[in-house]
Amino acid sequence: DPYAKDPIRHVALRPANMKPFNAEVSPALLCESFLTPNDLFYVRNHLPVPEVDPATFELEIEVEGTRKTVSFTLEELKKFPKATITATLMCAGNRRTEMTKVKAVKGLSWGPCAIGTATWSGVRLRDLLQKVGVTDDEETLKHVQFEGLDFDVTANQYGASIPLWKAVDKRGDVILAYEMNGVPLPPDHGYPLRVVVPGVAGARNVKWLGKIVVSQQESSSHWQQNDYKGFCPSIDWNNADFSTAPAIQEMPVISAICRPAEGDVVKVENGFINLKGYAWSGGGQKIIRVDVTTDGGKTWQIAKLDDQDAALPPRHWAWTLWSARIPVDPKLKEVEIWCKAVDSCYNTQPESFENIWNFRGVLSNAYHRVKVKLGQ
Ligand code: MTE
Ligand code: MO
Repeated sequence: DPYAKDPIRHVALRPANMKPFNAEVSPALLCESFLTPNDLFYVRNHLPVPEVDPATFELEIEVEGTRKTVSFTLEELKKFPKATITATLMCAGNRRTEMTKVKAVKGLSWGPCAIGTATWSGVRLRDLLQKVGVTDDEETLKHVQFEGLDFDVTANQYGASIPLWKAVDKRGDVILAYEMNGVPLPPDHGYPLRVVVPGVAGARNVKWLGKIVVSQQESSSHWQQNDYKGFCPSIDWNNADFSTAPAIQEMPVISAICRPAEGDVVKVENGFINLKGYAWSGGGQKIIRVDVTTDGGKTWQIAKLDDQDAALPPRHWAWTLWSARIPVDPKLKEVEIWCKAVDSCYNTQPESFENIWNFRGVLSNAYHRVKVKLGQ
């Protein structure tokens, strides 16, 4: 069993799959804290967790055309200035289960909790690339490829890439992290080194990072080429041509109601109910507003933005936790609550899943709707 050495996980992580391990916590637990505790952070593995010895670990960097590969030990990497960012990481398939209700899709059935926020510390990728002679002025090289140290039995290896501009831009904030929330990365999250590409789909944040290739091409990996892409609702497995769609990088604006959860009995206090949730947008955009409704959008209430990082767009990488106290008709036995967020580009979420449905079930960011029963 290639998964026999996988780490022990927290019981609150509810698996969508065991081998490879994929899990998320409950919405109520997720919105408890602005920084997600490491052992409650969603896990998305495509392969077994590799065992990497930090003493012999070396990160290789290859720059195409130079025919030279440079290596850095963990100790050498830690000698670079230490940078810390607060960033939300989200799987491009977060909230996929809701999209499935329109029509079946292929992918893990994620609820709304394939997302989390942490402080990540490590070396700026920009500093490291500068050290090996790759700068902002680069004209021929266009992509930075990342190779993970995780393999399966067929020697299939995890990999992904990002555009070079994001890696070398002063405002890109891409870091090779060796710490998560102030402690060494846990095995499930990439020990000893992972790339954190803030504002960009989880899939590009390669864990157990072993090699970087600065190249004219994107990563040739399955996950860059034939997965994590969006398509027209009329396209399915039978007629999809993956080469026609770009790989997902920056993520669109999304939000979710965490409390109450679907089916909960909610106490009405003096005609009001209390809500809590998260909102986030990719590309360094900040959440400027969250709207909620209990009457199908006839009237909207503005939620309170409780917890938000101070960083300005386009370098605002973390989610916003919000709450609302909204009136409900006391005669009703049941209400459906909706939420939608607006980011600093004034982009907002689509109303329903029908017209954003795609056969991989990614970019699933329609209004979040939660049906609850009212109690006194
Ligand atoms: N990196 C490697 N090496 N192997 C993987 O399977 N999964 C990716 C990404 N990096 C993956 C990886 C995906 S799809 C996501 S959503 C994030 O890691 C999940 O990161 P987490 O498990 O730390 O939450
Ligand atoms: Mo993912």
